[in-house]
Amino acid sequence: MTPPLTYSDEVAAARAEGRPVVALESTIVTHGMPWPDNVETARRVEAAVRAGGAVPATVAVLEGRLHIGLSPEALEGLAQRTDVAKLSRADLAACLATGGTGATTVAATMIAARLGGIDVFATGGIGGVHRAAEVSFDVSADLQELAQTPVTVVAAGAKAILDLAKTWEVLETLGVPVIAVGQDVLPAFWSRRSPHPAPLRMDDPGQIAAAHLMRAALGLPGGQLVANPIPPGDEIPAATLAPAIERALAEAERQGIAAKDVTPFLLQRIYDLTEGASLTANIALVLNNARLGARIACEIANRRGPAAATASQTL
Ligand code: PSU
Ligand code: MN
Repeated sequence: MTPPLTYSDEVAAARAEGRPVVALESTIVTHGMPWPDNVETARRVEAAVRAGGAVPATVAVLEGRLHIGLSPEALEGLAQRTDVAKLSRADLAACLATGGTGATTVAATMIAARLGGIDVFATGGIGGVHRAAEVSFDVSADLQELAQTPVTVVAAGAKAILDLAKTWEVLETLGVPVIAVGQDVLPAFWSRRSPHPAPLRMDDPGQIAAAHLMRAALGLPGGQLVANPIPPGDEIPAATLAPAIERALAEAERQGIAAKDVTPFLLQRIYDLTEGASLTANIALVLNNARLGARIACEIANRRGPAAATASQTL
């Protein structure tokens, strides 16, 4: 049985010709940003990938088919809906098998990217180890996915709604390369710098591409996390957002929010409590990641050469 995949025309053409493609997730659209900023951002992110010389492949499940690349109408339709499921590794097959519709998280988008032979995926922030995970055991499936699915994920780190120290520890345990771009400390989503030293540092997309290909040559499963700092003019000091984060976390606890509702609840409350300031920074860093993702995808395609079209399809 083959999976029910549908490629957009531009993604199908790029795959056939071995041209660079950057995967994009849809949970950030349906559960990560409010309408209409969500669809406007998604369009701008796709445009940033194209401007960088790659083809965008926004991933979602629509009526039982896994779409790799969405039409503008499909993207807008998804962004407007409020009843869309959030699909991670655990939910993807069930949603496809039952003809459902859902948005893909980082984990599920990585699975789709691998199926489509797409090496690079750009987003805002990954899921991670939640605060008090020693009590709740709430650790995002995104971390396991990075350990097993060979996709390079460009993000601005993880949000301070999480326990960042534990998140980096788990990635180290799982053997996931975490590469800070252009600095020796990890970025912290809304802030360029954090107190956490970067396990790896690279200053050039060509090095990141070479490391991606070297992992494949070594037969290592799993991907790389590229931690790309938010542009200097767009950052928000951690202290400014801390009260909103604390309040959102307290509300989540009081209301008994659990499992896959935790991250969307916290993101929504932080947007509300900061009256949109967090969203402006979020949009800037996603665009920045899309630009870097396109550069890495181009470097990988150049290194693979013209014979890569079929090779990447059989990945
Ligand atoms: N972090 C963000 N924005 C997001 C998400 C995380 O800053 O939109 C989304 C991503 O889709 C990520 C998912 O994969 O939340 C993680 O959810 P969970 O913690 O339930 O695994
Ligand atoms: Mn969780």
